[in-house]
Amino acid sequence: MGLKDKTILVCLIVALFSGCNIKEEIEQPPNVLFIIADDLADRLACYGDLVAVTPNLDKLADKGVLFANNFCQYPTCGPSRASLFSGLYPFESGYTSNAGNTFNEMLPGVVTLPRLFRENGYFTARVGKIFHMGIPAGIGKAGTDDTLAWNVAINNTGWDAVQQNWEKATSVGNTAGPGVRVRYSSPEINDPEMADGQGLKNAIQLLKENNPNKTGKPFFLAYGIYRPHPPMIVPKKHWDAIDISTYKIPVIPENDRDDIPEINWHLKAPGFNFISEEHGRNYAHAYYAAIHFVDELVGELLHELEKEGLAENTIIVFCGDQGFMLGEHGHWHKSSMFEEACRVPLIIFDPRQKEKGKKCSNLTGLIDIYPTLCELAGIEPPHKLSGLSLNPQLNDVEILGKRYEFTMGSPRGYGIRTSKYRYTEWRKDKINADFSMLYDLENDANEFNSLVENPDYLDVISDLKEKLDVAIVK
Ligand SMILES: [Ca+2]
Ligand SMILES: [Ca+2]
Repeated sequence: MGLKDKTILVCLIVALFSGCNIKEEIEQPPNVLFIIADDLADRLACYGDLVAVTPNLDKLADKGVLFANNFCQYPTCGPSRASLFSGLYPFESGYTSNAGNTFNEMLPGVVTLPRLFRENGYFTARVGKIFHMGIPAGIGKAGTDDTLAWNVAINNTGWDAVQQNWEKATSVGNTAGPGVRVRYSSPEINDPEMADGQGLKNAIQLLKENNPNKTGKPFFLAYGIYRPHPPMIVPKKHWDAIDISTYKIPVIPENDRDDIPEINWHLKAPGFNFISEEHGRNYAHAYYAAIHFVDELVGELLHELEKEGLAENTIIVFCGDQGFMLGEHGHWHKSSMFEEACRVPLIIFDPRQKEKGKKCSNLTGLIDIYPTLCELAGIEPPHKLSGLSLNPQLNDVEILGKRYEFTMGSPRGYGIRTSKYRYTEWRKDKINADFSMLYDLENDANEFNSLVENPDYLDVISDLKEKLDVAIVK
């Protein structure tokens, strides 16, 4: 029996004995509006970023809870999303690559988050990139979608997905594909012509047509925004909204890479590393312009939610799928096992929560979204979920959660993050490591000095290694 059936049954019984109006007594299950922006690091004004212009996301953070130390479970699109929607760590599910078939073919025993809501009486809809698809070539296609998850799935596309358009963008380096290359432009086109602008139109239409006040059915609407994933093509109006003079390209010590295992650079194409200052500044400009674009799209969708009278009964989740490096360690991409690639924004708003506009500094992960939404909607998890519900923190941000969080990295990297350390091992098999890094984030926030060779940290390493063993080998 689904949640709604249970609710109706309870109300029928109540109505039978009290003679009350059944219609009024039926409690509407909360709707879920889930928004994810591709490759969005926590470089937002509400996260303290000084370049970002994100008034709409700041406003969302002002009414919800912002998770200030939130991490993806894999700093690459496909495995990160697979972990989020399966509720399992990549080392548990084995889903560690962007390649593959549909989600339900790859992990047939796993019920994904949206599929669970669908099976519990929700109308579920996807617009854009929720499960993995390559950008830009996969825009307009279903990619590795969970085909069992949705009542409606829309593969929105637009101007920026047309090859002859994105090919005109400035490109640095020439050894990798278009979506994994430093490539940017700011054409004079309007937001609605962009693939994400089309997606906004689709999402608004879905909201209007499936307003539970009309249909009687709650919705789970997922809007996956393609930006700021490269190619970083952003309408000029957003480029003009950013003052990039405040962005400082990170200064790197000359010997920085000496203690970084080479395996931590999964992409060694010249286009990603040590690009010229001019290209770096422009690329950072395009990235922040893309974030401004994302912010406006979110703002418009939330405005529509209010106009439809749904703001008081809709849970909003906003997040990225992994971070992005803008010159840290000389790198201009993602997928490394450094803070900038592993940190992601997460803002949750539940109209019923007690905390408003607070920041929670606990260590959290995208993996916590699944159990959180189950608890908030009163839906029983379908199988083991490895995250922790954040519902307690939505009501009191001081409640302590996890003491550490895991991020697995490409290829065969296993990372653990505590409030003080980031430790990563690259394991030849499930037990034996051949490369590792340890950073003391309290004293070395830029992760310049790996401490793995320092005998003073043997105990720290042994403790972190054991925690990894418990998680991975068990
Ligand atoms: Ca991504
Ligand atoms: Ca270093």
